[in-house]
Amino acid sequence: MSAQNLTCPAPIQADPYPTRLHQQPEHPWHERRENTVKGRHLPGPLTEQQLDHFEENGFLFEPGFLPPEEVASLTEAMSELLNREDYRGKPFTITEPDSHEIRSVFAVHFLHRAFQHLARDPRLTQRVEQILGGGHYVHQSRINYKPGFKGKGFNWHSDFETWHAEDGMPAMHAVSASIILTDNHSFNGPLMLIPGSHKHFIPCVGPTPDEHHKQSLKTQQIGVPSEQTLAAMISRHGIDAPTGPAGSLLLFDCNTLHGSNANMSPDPRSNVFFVFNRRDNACHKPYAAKKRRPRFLGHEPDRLWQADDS
Ligand code: 6CS
Ligand code: FE
Repeated sequence: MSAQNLTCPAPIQADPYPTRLHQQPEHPWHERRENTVKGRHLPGPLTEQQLDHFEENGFLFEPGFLPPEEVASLTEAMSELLNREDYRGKPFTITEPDSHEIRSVFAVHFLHRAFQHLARDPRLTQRVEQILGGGHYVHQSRINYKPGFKGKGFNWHSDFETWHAEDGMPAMHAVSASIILTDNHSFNGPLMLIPGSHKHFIPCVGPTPDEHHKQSLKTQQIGVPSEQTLAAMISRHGIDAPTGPAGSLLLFDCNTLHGSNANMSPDPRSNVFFVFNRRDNACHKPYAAKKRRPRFLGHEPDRLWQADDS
């Protein structure tokens, strides 16, 4: 049959961010397609200089974003959630890899009014829209409790890699807002970031196992870049670990590489975080997993969620 006789199917759009590959690709990373800051024209509290910092580094740290009284009421809300016996053993409550201590609670903006208010607080949402450049919804929310002594770390990863592969997030139009509820020191396992890493997408090796989140939310092994690639990235860009008082805000791009060490201090190192995704970037089918993950990990715009849902 000659080539001319072949009917030409509509071109299939190739995935711009292929990941969970069978083998290490020839090039360890490729350049990101989307701009990082898309809402410079929108009104909001972030200055041009702060937006430039975010664009260049993939994160922005604002010490003392919330005053102590507000931190105190959020800490109380966190304790209320952690003390709910009926939330223990639920899929959205994650325990540490080798103890029964709580590591994370997800969907907190549906579980507690204080976090619902915070997710809608214009001090946050205006900043978010200055970065995303359009209407947003909360894709994910969580508390990371990181108990003293028992709280284990998080391996280096890009959140977008997971959300693209396992939740079907199409493009890099999401930003995380993390508010620390305890002081962050160098010794209680603060979040570390690789500044500038958000500009490169690193495909990861290894197919996504079924029900991967049950493992990955305790210790992530799949969806993490190789040590060789991380070493190359870190020798280019270095590592930053913003420390500061409770109430500080860290905004970080969905593709900024980050991780943290265990908490070796006696006290918890806790934070609450919201992932804001642009509405036109809502998730559909996962790009590199058989099934989309439960909704407590990836909400949909305008859809409510309750503790009995999955
Ligand atoms: O799997 C997830 O969606 C989550 N896991 C990590 C380690 N960071 C981002 C996100 O909350
Ligand atoms: Fe993360």
